[in-house]
Amino acid sequence: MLKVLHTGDLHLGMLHKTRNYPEELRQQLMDARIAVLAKMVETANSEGCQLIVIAGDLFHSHNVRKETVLQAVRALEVFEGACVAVLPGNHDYYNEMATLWKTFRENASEQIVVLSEQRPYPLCEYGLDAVLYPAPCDRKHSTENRLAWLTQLEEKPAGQWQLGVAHGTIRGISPDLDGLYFPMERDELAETGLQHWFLGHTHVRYPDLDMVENSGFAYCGTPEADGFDCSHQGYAWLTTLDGERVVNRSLQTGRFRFAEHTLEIRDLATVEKQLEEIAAETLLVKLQVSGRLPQEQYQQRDASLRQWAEQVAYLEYDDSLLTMEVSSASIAAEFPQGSFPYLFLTSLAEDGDHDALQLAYELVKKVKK
Ligand SMILES: [Mn+2]
Repeated sequence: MLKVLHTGDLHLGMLHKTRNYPEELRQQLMDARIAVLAKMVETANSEGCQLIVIAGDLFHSHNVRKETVLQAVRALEVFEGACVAVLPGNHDYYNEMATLWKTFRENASEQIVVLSEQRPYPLCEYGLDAVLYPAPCDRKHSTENRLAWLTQLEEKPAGQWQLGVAHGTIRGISPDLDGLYFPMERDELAETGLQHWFLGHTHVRYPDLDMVENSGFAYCGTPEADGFDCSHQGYAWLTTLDGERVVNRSLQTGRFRFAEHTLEIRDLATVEKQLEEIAAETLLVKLQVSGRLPQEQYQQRDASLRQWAEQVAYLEYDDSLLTMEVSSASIAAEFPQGSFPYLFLTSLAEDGDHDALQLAYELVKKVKK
């Protein structure tokens, strides 16, 4: 039996500067990426894994700080199994000159192997009856995947477990409109005859299941969510190979969660209730509110939202579709008594038809502009 922890797309060193996060939170988001690696190594130890596979994009770029590289090495050194195999992805692609990989290799112990070449990696020297077949990235983008060498391979080294590791998209599964991310075909993977493919690149797990058997390949997804286009809490796979069986069990790994909410409201309390329901120190929220509010609530919406925002790690809201409810008082305050809008709107207000009143008010405002 071979037990493997399969992860990838950690993007260590990602600066989280795409949004206006408070500095303290930004630092926490960065720290969480390293913390999740340490946590996964701990899990791999307690599960008795012999192998950790990192299927690309361990690092966010070639410009990550040296300290980040050393932190990664230190986290991996804690692994008690036989071997950690690291594939260069398209963000941390491999070339001989790259300082990133030089630093990594210089500091890593022998149980850590960088799968930088297009050749089989028999793991017998680590005491494992397994052979890894990698498709390492050597640049950021490529319209061609790096599987071709496998089809030209005349003989596969002996080993009970014959396993592929690749980084890139699969047509029909992971989005890649222009085919720039080392695109692969499902059939192509199957035709290699390998028992399982450990894949990285897309940040959601595939299959999107808690348990899956003999799927042929699996995407690990990112273990720590990195933004609002990533709505899960981070995953990794615990892969158990037993004879012909390959069982993938999903592990939940991440700390932070990103969520988008849309609310149509007539009352500010609705927002408060919603935020109370989802409140968590590790939740980042993007909120879109629409609808209309009574004048007083409309005017204090900003203050209220800012106060409630303290229940979550981060709140970003868009209230541009929110309008103020028109009332006799607000008509009197806004339009000169006896003017056409005043008379027109007041008569609608007296009829009690709020929808018609609101619509008329918005039309009048538009004409006024
Ligand atoms: Mn990638």
